[in-house]
Amino acid sequence: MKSKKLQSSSQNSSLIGLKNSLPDHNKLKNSMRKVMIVTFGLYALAGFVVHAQNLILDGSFETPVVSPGGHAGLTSVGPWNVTKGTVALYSGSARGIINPAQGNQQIDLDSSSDALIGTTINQAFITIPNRVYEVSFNVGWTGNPSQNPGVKLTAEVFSSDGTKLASLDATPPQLQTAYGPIQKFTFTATTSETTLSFRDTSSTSFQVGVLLDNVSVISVGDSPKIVQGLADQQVPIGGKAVFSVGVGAGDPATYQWFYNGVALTGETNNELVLEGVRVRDAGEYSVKISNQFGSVQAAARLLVSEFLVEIFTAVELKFPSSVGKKYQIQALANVNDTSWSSVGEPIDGTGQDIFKLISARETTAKFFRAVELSN
Ligand SMILES: [Ca+2]
Repeated sequence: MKSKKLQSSSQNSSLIGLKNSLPDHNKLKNSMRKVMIVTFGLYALAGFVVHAQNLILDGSFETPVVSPGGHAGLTSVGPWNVTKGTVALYSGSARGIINPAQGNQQIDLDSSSDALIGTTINQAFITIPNRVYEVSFNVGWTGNPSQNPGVKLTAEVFSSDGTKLASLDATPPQLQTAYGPIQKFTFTATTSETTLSFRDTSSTSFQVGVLLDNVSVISVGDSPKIVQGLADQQVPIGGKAVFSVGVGAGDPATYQWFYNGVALTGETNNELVLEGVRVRDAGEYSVKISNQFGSVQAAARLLVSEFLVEIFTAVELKFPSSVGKKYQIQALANVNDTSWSSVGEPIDGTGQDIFKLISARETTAKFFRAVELSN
């Protein structure tokens, strides 16, 4: 006889064993995990001195190299555009000209006649919108001392759509002996390219030149700031751990992850993903986030849980049997159920007590009986 046939057989009342040997044989999970000491670390390193990069090319007007005494009437100066008038480059200690503020050369926005007033040079550079930049330069002058009160140089910054972002009117010192103190102003970029322009706005032009040197634009930024720190991760063996760190908007930053202080090759994103973790992967994971203004470091621990031990139990049933009879064990998941379902194959009677083990993994039933199948 095969089981399919037997399941539809009528059942007599030979009801024998009916009780689960345990009060609840649902899966019992061993909760004996190791007690983990969890530590959380967020360490800020002291900032280190970094010299911000000058975004202006040749802010010292060292190219092209001109012979001592200088060249006037130039319509281009290295990376600078001369958009109005002509300029002069002076090299070294040109006669009658103050020494350069930086390097060996300086530029003269050569307003030597009324026709050239408003001489303008500019240079575009890459910027990051919403970042603050600082413009600095030195201004001096050359020419007829009686004209000095009218000498003025206007520095202006424009976004790529032509909007003026900031400006500064700079005047050289009264005495025509050296450059004045460095001039500074800041602007906030709105576009990915910005133009710095210098325009001779002297109210007098005759026999007066505005000298300019040591032009610099630097990003005024901060070291990265962590806004979302690392959190410790506890995962089971074979699990997945994700360490993620967030920094504030602003300076682009680079990332390097470390495991117990050793740099992890290729792990240079703001997230570190560990899959299929093993016990030996446990330890401290840290990330160093750097930009041109400094760096910050954060660390957290990975805890790898031991295997979970699950305990299953079995029901052992006992019932008397007769030779030539067949018996079917049946079960209910709930005592209020009315429909018994068969568990396993029919069992041939032996004339003795039959003992039967039923795995708790294979049924959620709690109540059992054995019925004698009719022939
Ligand atoms: Ca120079």
